Amino acid sequence: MGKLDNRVAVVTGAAQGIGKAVAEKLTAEGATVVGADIQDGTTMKVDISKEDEVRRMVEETVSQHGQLDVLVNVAAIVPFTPWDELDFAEWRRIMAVNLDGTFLTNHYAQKPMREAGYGRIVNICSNVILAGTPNLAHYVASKGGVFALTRALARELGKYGITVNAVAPGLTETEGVLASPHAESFDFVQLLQCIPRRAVAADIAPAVAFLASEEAGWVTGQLVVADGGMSHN
Ligand code: 4PL
Repeated sequence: MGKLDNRVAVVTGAAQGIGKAVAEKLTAEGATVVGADIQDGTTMKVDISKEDEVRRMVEETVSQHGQLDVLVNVAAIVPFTPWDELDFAEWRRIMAVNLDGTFLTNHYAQKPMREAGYGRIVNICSNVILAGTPNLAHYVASKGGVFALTRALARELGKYGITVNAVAPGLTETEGVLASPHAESFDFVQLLQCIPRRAVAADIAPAVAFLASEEAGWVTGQLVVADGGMSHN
């Protein structure tokens, strides 16, 4: 018996990293998981910054599985750009995926949830919104927007049985991070954590699974920080 038995979940960014770990965890808890990503290897190929693709992702999930109980929005771009090198085109690209993509997935997923009178939305944020981590100003701003949107939606959707929460990981050892300059920050970040080791994607998934479960129904509009105690907000 899993805490997500008979639930249908859409997980974006499911091809690798935290999204993949979340898809595996929700599956282990009994959910039917529709994985979405711009990369191959998931159930659906979706660019979350494109409205027609997100609409189709939700419509196909409901037509194939009859319901959509859980949305976990993981897909995002994690850039590394010093402020002096950041131009408007890159700012827009990060906003288009990280913030517009969160708008689109939340906007379309809440429709079947509202009709069913039940839903769990979990948006992946980041502890950079608490720390103001350098070389990430556009990413920090986009994730700040993700959390603020989470709060606002929680306020509007509570009356329909839908909770909306955010999980804020810290620096996590994923394929994307290891292939980026962020890989050089692990030693420094470990000094700031209460638990002195590298986070892996499987460290983040249990917090998501809890918020995605029925028993988390009294928790909404919250930021759950899963960062080994780096931030004390
Ligand atoms: C602490 O979310 O949380 C670097 C890159 N360092 O994306 C993140 C920390 C990064 C983070 C993040």
